[in-house]
Amino acid sequence: RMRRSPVECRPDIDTFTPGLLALYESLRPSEEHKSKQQQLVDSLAKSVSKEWPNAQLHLYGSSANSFGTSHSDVDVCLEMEIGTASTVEVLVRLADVLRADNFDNVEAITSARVPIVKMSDPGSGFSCDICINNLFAVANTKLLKDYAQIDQRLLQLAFLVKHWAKLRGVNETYRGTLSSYAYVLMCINFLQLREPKILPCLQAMEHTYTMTVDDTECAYFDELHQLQDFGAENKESIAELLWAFFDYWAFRHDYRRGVISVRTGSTISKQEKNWTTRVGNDRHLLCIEDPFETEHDLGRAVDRQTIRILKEEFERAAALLQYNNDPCVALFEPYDHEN
Ligand code: 3AT
Ligand code: MG
Repeated sequence: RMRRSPVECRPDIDTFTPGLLALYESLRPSEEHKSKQQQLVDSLAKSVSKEWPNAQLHLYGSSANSFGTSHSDVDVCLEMEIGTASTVEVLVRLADVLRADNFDNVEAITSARVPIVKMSDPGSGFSCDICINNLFAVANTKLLKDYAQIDQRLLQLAFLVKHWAKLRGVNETYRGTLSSYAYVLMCINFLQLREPKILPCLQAMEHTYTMTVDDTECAYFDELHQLQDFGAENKESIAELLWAFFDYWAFRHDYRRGVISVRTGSTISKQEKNWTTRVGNDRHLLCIEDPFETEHDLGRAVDRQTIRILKEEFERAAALLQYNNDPCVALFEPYDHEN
C-alpha cells in the first residue's frame, strides 16, 4: 500500500472546476430553506421562554457557521442559569415542554458526551438538536463562520468534502469515522498550509475577540475587513485544491507523528500533546486538535479498521481526480462500507 501519487496534479485539472462549482452551488441552502429554519427557531424560542424566561437561544453548527447544506439539521444551544439542577434534569424537563407543544419525535439523549434533546419540527420537517450551556460550540461556530468569510475557496472546498464524506459513508462518528466539524477543520488547516497561504491563523494574531468558557479563553482576530485579500496571491482553482486535499490526506500527512492544528496553523506533534499510540492501542490514529478545547482530539473515534477505510477513500478520490476523464460521477458515488 505504499503507492505514491505524483507530486503535481494533471495539467488539465481546471476543466473540472466549472462542474465542481455548479455542484457547490446546488448544495447551498435556498432562501426558502433558511426562512423555514428561522420559523423553527422562533417557535422553539416561544416554547422555551414560557418555562425559562431568561434563557438565551444560540444557533450553532452548520445552520450558523455558513457550512450548512440544504440537508443539514438545526443545532441550538440554550444558555441559561440552571441553579442546582443538572443539565440532564433540565433536558428531561425541556423534552416534556416540547412534547406538550407538539414537536415531533422528541427524545432526550442524556448519555452522550454532550447531552441533547433531539426533535423534529412538524411544520418544516427539519430535525433539531438542542444542548444546554455548551458555549464552546457557540465559540467554534463563530470561528468557522469567520474563516469562511476570508476566502470563498474554503466554503467551496468544505461543501464538496462534506458532500463526498456523506455519500462515501465516512461522515459517521458512531461508526468510527469523522464529524462534519472535523472535516471543516481539516479544510481550514489545509488552506492555512498552502504556499502561498489561502487562510491565516486567526488565533495566532492579535486577539480582537474573546469569549471565556469554563475558564478557557476562546480568543482570536476577528476584524475580517482587514483580511479581504488575504488569499489573493494564491491562484489555485477549486479542482486543484480538491485534488491536493485528498492527495494530502492520502499520501502526505504524517499519521504517525502529526496532529493537525487550526489553533497554530500548522501540524504539531502527538508527543507534545501526549497523544501517542501505544502498541495494540487504537487511539489517536488520526489526530485533529479542537481549536479551543485543545485536550480534545476530534479524530478519537477513528480505529484501526476505520483509518484504513479513510485512507482508501482519500486515495480513491485523489486517483479519480488525477486519472479519470469524468471524475465527478465516481467521486460522489454512494457507498456503504458495512456491506
Ligand atoms: P452538518 O451539516 O449537520 O453535517 P455540522 O457542522 O452542523 O454539520 P455537526 O452537526 O456534526 O456538524 O455538529 C454541530 C456543531 O457542534 C459543530 C460544532 O460547532 C459542534 N461540534 C460538533 N462536534 C464537536 C466536537 N467533537 N467538539 C466540539 N464541538 C463540536
Ligand atoms: Mg449539524
